[in-house]
Order: sequence, then C-alpha cells, then structure tokens
Amino acid sequence: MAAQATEDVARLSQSIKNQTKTVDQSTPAINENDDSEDANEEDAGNQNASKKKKKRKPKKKKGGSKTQTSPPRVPVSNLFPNGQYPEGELCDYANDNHFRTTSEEKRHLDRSNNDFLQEYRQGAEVHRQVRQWAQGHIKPGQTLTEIAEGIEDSVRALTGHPGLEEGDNIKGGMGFPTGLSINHCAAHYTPNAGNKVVLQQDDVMKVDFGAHINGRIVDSAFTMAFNPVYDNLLAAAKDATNTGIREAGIDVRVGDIGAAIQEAMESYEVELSGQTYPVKSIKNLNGHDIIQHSIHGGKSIPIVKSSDQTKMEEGEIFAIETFGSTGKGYVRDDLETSHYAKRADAPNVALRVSSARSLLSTITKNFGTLPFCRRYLDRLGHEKYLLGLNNLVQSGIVEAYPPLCDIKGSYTAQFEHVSPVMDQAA
Ligand SMILES: [Co+2]
Repeated sequence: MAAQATEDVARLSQSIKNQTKTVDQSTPAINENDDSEDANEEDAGNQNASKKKKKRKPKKKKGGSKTQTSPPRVPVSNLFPNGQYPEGELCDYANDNHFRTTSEEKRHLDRSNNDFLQEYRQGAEVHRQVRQWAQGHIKPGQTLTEIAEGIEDSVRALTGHPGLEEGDNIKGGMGFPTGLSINHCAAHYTPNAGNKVVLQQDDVMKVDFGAHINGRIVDSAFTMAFNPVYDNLLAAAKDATNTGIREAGIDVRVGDIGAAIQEAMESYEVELSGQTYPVKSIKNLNGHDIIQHSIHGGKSIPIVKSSDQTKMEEGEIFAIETFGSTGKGYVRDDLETSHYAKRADAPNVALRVSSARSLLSTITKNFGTLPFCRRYLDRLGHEKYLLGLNNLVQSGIVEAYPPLCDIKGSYTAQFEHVSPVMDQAA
C-alpha cells in the first residue's frame, strides 16, 4: 500500500552504521517445495496461452502434504514444521547471534526481536508463494474480482487464518486489500461487490497485496503487463525500487533515498504509439515504515529528491515502493473508494447511526487498525453498511483511502518490497 506525500513525518534518530538487504523482486528464489509446473511460470507476461487449464487437486500424502498446491492452499506452517522460515526473502543479513550478548535485558530484547523476525519471515514466505502462483496464473480475460479473490483465498489459507470466525483475521491473513490498479490508476484500487472489470491484453496492472502474521505486515507489490511496449516502464520502477532498497540503512536520510530513487526512475523513457514519454517518479506517493497492525507507521520514503532530513533507525521496517508514470507524475483521488482503515488515534465519539456502531465493532474485532475493503465486510456477512461506513469516516474514526490516479491515458508501474533496517555488524 502506498503512503501519500501529505503524511506527517516526524521523529529524530540516533544510532549507527550499516546496511539492509532483501532479495531482488525480479529474481524470486525458486521454491524448493514446489514441484508443480508453476515453478517455471515466473513471468506471466511471456507465457503463451497454450497451457491446458485443468484444476489440480491438492495432493494427499500420509503425514501431511510437504508441497504447495496450485492454487496455494497448504499453510506454510505445514511446509516448515520446525517453524524456521527462510531468512533470505526478508532479511538475509540478519545474524541472530549478533544480538545475543551480555545483559539479561539484551537477551530479552533478543528473544522478542527474534519472535517478530520469525513472524515476518513466515509472512514473507506466504507472500512469496502466493506471488509466485499469481504471476503464473493471472491472465487477460480474468475479472479483477476473481484475481483478487484468488490472491486473498491463497494468503488466508497459507497463513492458516480463513478469517471468517470473529477475531481470526487479526491474528493472521490479509494485511490490507489486494490492490489491482490498472493503467493510469497507480494505487488503492480493488473491486467492490458487483465489479465486472476484466483485465485486458494491453493493461498495466499493479498487484499490491499484504500478508500478515500477528500484525506483522509484509507489504510487497509488482506490476504485470502482457504487451512488451511497457517493458521500459516496468524496468524503471523495478530499478528505482531496487535502488531504494540498496540505499536504505541505519541513519540514512529519507530525502537522500528519494533522490537516488528519482535518478534511477527518470533515466528511462517509454515509446508508445510512436511517441516518446519520459518516465517520471510520482511525486506525491511514498514508501513508508510499518509498525505492528499499522501499515503506515508515520515515516515516509519519498520517491523524488527531498530535503526531508528524517533518518531511518535501527529496528524499523520499511516498505520501499516506487511508482513510475508516463503522465504528470502526480496522482489525485479518483473512482469509487474501496480501501479503509480504522485510525490508530480514533476519537471516542458517540455514534448516532446504529449501523455505524455495529460496523465499528466488527472492524475493531476483525481488523483493528489493519486496512480492509468493502469485500472484506461482505464476506463477514455485513449488508447495507455504506451509510454506517460513511458515518465512521465522517466521524474521523475510519479513514478512507480512495484510488490514486494520474491523468487518463497515462500508464503507471509500481514495485515494492519490505526492508528491515538492522545493524548487521558482529
Ligand atoms: Co506499501
């Protein structure tokens, strides 16, 4: 999920050196546990449609399945029964021994730190497996609704939290709504009930979804296009995001990261129908820090040059995301809202609309401050809730995140990855 540039940015810094690393989104590691043909379907854009469509049934093995199914339905906790998830995806640098030093206090810090890293690693593994499946299976001709539900059913299954019982979704599952933003629309679009939009051959679609375990949200996104004319646009955003991840580290100023991102992004141009367009960084979209149960912790990572002196600090988790555009490089609210989140600082006000009261209770129990969309309320059995939902927005309890779009006719691309900031020195 993207942060908008108007967010308040505060807090100072302290500490020291070093670097973070995550795996390049463009070269996802092969999943050794996946013996299906999907392992070779990394890049849907280059697939021809000759593949037979047949539904594979989950394999049944004595003692539980050890391989992922297609679509993914096996909880990753079954695939990693010892609870040790791969470190590479989220933080291959993390040397747990580093934290095991002297005092009791530090040992306590170590344990809690390790718990939270384990939760992140589990979420990252869920995201990686679902992403790999999605990249192989999303095709033009599918509706956005079936694409979103395919991703969401998979994430819920792999986290082991179907999210239908009260409070289950807050333990694990979708970290926020599945963003499926097309062409000039850059972020925060997901279908509402009844949406009949079909993905087209010439579309550029940003797929932005989150998996969470105990509120530790893994926020990662990629862009799909099926026509190679957009290759440079996608390459620009991918390069810009990788640049941001490389630049991130303890004590680094976020404004400097923005400058490096912009330089990478704007070194590309795209030719569409004989006309050349420079790729621009979308200046009012940002990366952001993530805190438990909250997708935006309060810091922003600009994607253009900025005088923002805010520093990254050790232990913080950042979603580095960049957006390139052939349009103005500026987004505004457009289209019907689908994304919402309860504010962490929600005022305690008397609600006169009774449907708002029951809706707020549902939101608090199932999402807390995690972003949700209208479809998530539908599947919990809520009906005719729009008046109540709008009342919660007007009361300042829930924040609406409308789709963010550049000018009509333009194309936008996004890549995003989570990058923890840790001191890796021994
Ligand atoms: Co994000």
